Amino acid sequence: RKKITAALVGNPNSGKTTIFNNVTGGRQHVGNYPGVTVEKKEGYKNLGDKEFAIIDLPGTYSLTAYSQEEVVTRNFIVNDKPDVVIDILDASNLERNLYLTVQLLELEHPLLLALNMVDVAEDLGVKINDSKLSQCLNGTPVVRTIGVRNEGTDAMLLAAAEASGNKQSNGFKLDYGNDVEEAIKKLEPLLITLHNEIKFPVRWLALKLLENDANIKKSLIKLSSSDSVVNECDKIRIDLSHKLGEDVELFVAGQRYQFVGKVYQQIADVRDAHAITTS
Ligand code: GDP
Ligand code: K
Ligand code: MG
Repeated sequence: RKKITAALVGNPNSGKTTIFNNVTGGRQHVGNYPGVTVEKKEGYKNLGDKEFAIIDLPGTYSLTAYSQEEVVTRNFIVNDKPDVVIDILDASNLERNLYLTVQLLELEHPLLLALNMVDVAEDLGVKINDSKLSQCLNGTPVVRTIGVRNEGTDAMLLAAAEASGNKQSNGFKLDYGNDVEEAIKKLEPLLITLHNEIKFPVRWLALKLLENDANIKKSLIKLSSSDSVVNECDKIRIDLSHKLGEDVELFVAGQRYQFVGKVYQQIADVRDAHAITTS
């Protein structure tokens, strides 16, 4: 059997554990990530000629360094390199959920989007155009699931297997505007030499340093050759924040929200409030 490792990622309460339990049944193994109290759950499922190892990663709204869950999630994707990441999205709360999706795309790892809770969305009168969503995100594949009924989960795994073949990034790049893009361009050549030791994509590293990400900075400082790089990065970041008139981190977050808001407008068909019946 062909082995495929798939990591489930998503906001808290998007249905990850429900899907994980339904798919893997009793075939589970629970451990801990080294050095932190975050639980590591792995389960297994055979489907056709494939054997899936599925990891239920902790719920997270973002991929910053503010919580263990976020750091565990991004480190797992980059260091353990699952064949594919499955982003479980609450379709009834999609705009907010897509904020994480953008950041997952920026990790340039094979990604599948699972629109979960489509039953809840429909009850709320929200229809999501999934092919349009895929189109807005450079062709990132999208499937629909109803976790509680275990609906769509086999198709999800098959689509994940297919997505795992997309080793090349699909080229998704959120445009953060001239000032930020210029700073990224200055940083990238400095970071390319460290790329062997820090596995994150270079553009992502540049963005994180502009966001003053404590965890990434710490790992850079540990590399003996990188002192001057870290100082140079700080300079570029401070320059940029003067230009923007605000913290780069806030600005970048704002750009992400703006992008996600635009995508949501294109993909969501919200029925008139008066047409919604309560049940
Ligand atoms: P997690 O935090 O991402 O692991 O989310 P959970 O798996 O704990 O699910 C959160 C809640 O949503 C639970 O009460 C689930 O039963 C429920 N749930 C999960 N998937 C669906 C779905 O597709 N439809 C509906 N209606 N409820 C769901
Ligand atoms: K939960
Ligand atoms: Mg869970």
